[in-house]
Amino acid sequence: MKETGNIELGVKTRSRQSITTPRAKISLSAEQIISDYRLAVRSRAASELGRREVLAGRAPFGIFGDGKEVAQLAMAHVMRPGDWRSGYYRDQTVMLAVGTTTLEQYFAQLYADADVARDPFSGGRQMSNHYATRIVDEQGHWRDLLSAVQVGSDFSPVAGHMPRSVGLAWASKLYRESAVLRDVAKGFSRNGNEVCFTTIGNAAAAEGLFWESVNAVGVLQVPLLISVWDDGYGISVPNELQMTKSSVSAALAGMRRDGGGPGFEIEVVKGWDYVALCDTYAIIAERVRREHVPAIVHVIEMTQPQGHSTSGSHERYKTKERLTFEVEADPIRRMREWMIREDIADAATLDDFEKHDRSEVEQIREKAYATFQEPIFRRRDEALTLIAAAAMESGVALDAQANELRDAGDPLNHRAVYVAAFRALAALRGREGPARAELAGFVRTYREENETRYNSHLLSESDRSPLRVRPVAPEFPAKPETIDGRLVLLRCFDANLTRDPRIVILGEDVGRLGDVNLVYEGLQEKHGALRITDTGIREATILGQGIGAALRGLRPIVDIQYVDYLLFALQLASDDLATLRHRTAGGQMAPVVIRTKGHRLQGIWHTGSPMQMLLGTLRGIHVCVPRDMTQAAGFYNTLLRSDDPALVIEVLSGYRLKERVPSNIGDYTLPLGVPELLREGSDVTIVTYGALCRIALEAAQDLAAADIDVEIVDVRTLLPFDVGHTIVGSVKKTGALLVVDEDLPGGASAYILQQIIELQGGIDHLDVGPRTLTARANRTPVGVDGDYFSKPSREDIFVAAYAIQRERRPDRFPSLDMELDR
Ligand SMILES: Cc1ncc(C[n+]2csc(CCOP(=O)(O)OP(=O)(O)O)c2C)c(N)n1
Ligand SMILES: [Mg+2]
Repeated sequence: MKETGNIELGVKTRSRQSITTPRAKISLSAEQIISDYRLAVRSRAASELGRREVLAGRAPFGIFGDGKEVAQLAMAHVMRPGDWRSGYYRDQTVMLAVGTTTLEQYFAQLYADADVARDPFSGGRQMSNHYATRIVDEQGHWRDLLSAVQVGSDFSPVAGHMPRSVGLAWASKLYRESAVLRDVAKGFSRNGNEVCFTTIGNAAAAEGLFWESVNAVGVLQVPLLISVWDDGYGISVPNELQMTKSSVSAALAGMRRDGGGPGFEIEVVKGWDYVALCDTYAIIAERVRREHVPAIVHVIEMTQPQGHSTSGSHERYKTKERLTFEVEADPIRRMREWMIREDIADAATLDDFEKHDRSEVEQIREKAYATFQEPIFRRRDEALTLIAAAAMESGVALDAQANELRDAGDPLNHRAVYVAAFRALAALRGREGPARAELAGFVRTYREENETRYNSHLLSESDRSPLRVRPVAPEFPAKPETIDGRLVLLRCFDANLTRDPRIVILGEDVGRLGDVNLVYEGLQEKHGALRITDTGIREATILGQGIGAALRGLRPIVDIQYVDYLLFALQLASDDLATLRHRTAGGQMAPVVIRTKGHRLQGIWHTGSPMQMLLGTLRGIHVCVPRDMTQAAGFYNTLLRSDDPALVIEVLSGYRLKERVPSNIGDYTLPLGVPELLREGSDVTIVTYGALCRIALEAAQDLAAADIDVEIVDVRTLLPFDVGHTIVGSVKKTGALLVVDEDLPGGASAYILQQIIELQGGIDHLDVGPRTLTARANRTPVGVDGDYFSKPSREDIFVAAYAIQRERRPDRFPSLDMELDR
């Protein structure tokens, strides 16, 4: 290394101490450049060792950031504490550079080490290179998010993180422009100066979510800096088959900002050109941060020295020329050549560094592996001791189980230990003795331990869980006002917006119109357009906008106009929102409330009740199905005071129905998982929810006239479902169960049966088989008759309940001479 003075880029002088990039005039000292280079080398070594470990069978799967190192060094230079990264599985270099990961943690995650102290990103739940910062502490309370760069939890569905990135950037706009947020910004924002850096592969940029997000951000004008890592391929499929004009920046050209107008800053830069990259990121990030304009940096000529991932070999699909190019355009190689050319360091010095750094990375890896294995070894030794003692005590030969465990491979897994202990215990069935009892205790506690290790944190475990919100009953004055259901909601949202400045409502037609059912009428004028905010028709990014904002401490209510259109956002709701807490082992939360409406109104796409689809995809989100707006408001009051995401599906046909309005409209809180008995009866338990509650109550009158006394239970929330197991009490009393559901046959009704019949033990109390009455399998045709003949009706409920009673007492209940055609 030679040192004296400065050089202008490309202008050779005798000075070699620092480099000033041409446009940005940032100065990089030789020391900094060398340190960058060494980090790139360490990162590459980590990629190579990672691949080796997977191929040797010591790690489950590997996907690495080799070939993407140098651009990430440049990006790291402009990231500041409080900024966010929301990206994908190629980003280990930037994570190492900004200090949000260490190599120890990188290897721990590679090995699927489930200790959160070692893999703080996912506690062994996610594949390698899936990062996250722990934005909440062990108690589930917010940490100071301004002390370091934060990372929105990475996941594998490519481009799925883009909608959330929109929200992470949007939060900066809210924190900068919304006066009411000043007092609550501490720990979350410094005047909205935070930039969200998002990264995406060239091929993932072909996904719809990318385009929807880009458009949303272009409209919103928020500080999102999108880097597209372009290595020419998406696994084996080249750019020609991925992108119009084979180039995302060419395809996006129409979004480019003209002068100071709206749009994007768009830059194209080569992935091996360290100086140009530093220059570009310095210029662009400064503009994004100061002016809150979005930008796209298209980084081309990136490489994949080891191919896509450990599941294949790129020699199979890349041409010879491309493979040669990948060697020649290797960013580390080019950076090194440039450093030598510029006399920043000579080859021998760099060789020394490289040797030293590579061996250090290998040592870190080795230690990470040993640390990962050590507690499992301890459990194995314990198990072997217990098995030996139990064999001795019982005289039963347990050598096979013990030997299998002794021979269990590299790595040793908890599974192998558990299986051996369990099989030994199974072989001792019918035996008694303290050693056997101790082995049984080990199996039980070990199972519980692994239950926590792998299956905890689906939902909040904090003191702010919605399940811990103290229920407050609605209060009705002596002469309660009776108003339209929509006004009950309006007053509820108004009260909550007034109470908590962090609450924002976003969606289609929510602002100027005040919702298609006028639920927010006048609220935008009162609370401002930043808090009741109209969006384009883009359900996925409406939800993503909410998720990102929630990650930054805000309380978004995401408005999806009809439940039928939630499908557009369902991938995200399922993959991102529902898994967030679990996949970060309790490290992140996004308490988004999704408000939508469904059940019956008109036609195929305004009558949906696709509960089974939601139950199957949204574990990790509470699902509330209130029967009226007073109930809905009570759920909103609970959810907006707690820390889990939730979906509330209002009854579409209920906005104009009159309801009594509680005097504590913004303050009463309904508990989740607590059904309500709507009608007492002795013959048949009818379990239902939502719009069907009213119809079931009407049918109950007809049934009473026919001498059948039904009990009606409104489950109120499907997730969680009757946490106190109260419904079985009703079944015990009546001996008969009829589940009435607007979902299709075998849909939510099957879930409800599983809960009551199996989980609550309802089977033991039935004297007649359980029944379901559901909608037909087809969608609902338009018009009164289409609705009537495809969804459960008052008369259908009559027939279904009557059939149950007739089955029990044919003498008392003569045939109706008709049966439901199901
Ligand atoms: C939605 C989705 N579809 C398919 C995949 C499988 N897959 C994983 S990576 C990948 C290629 C991504 O290519 P690109 O975006 O260019 O990123 P690169 O891996 O090249 O950096 C594919 C198809 C996935 N993870 N997610
Ligand atoms: Mg690619």
